Amino acid sequence: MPRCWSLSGGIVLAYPGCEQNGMLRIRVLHGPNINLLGSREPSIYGTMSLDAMDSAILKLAEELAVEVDLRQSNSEGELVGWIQEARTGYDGIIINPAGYTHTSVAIRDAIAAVGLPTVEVHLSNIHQREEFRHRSYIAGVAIGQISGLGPTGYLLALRGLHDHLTASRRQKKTSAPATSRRAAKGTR
Ligand code: CA2
Repeated sequence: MPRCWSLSGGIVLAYPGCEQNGMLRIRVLHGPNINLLGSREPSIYGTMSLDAMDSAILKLAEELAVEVDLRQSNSEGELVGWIQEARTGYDGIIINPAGYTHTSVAIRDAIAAVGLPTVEVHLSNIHQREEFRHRSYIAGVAIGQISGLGPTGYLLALRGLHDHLTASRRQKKTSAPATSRRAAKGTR
């Protein structure tokens, strides 16, 4: 797990994503059949395996000093459970709902209910494919959608969500009432 700080000549250096409120935590969810990546349909989904993709996400997370939790499920109910669970202890969600993108009101409702900033990712460009893939039930409750960039899409989602969460933390701090800022500084 990446650290929030390091020592340099006796000085503590804090990493940007690890402010007062602790390290950012992001849950990454892969939907049904994503476990087959690399083994079938390489012309659509590429040749990278799920393990290799997860390793690339973990590597970037380490660089950004973000803690990520990666999961894949073929079950809609399990994905809903993991989204609900993320409410406590997580700052945001990255999800490729795969086939459930185009069918699942339950996943959409779970994302809306937890209220965590969520980025939707697709390996393929869903808007260039069959008509039934053009509609996403998730897009309306996500802060953004990345589609068609292959595994790079997850890395862009991680950077984007990191920047979004860091900016909203900073904004919360600066918009705190003046009295509590004074109290935090120990001034009157
Ligand atoms: O492009 C994407 O990431 C999708 O979410 C992938 C889903 C598809 O239903 C969406 O419309 C777009 C399918 C995931 C299936 O993944 C496979 C990977 C390798 C071999 C077969 C399926």
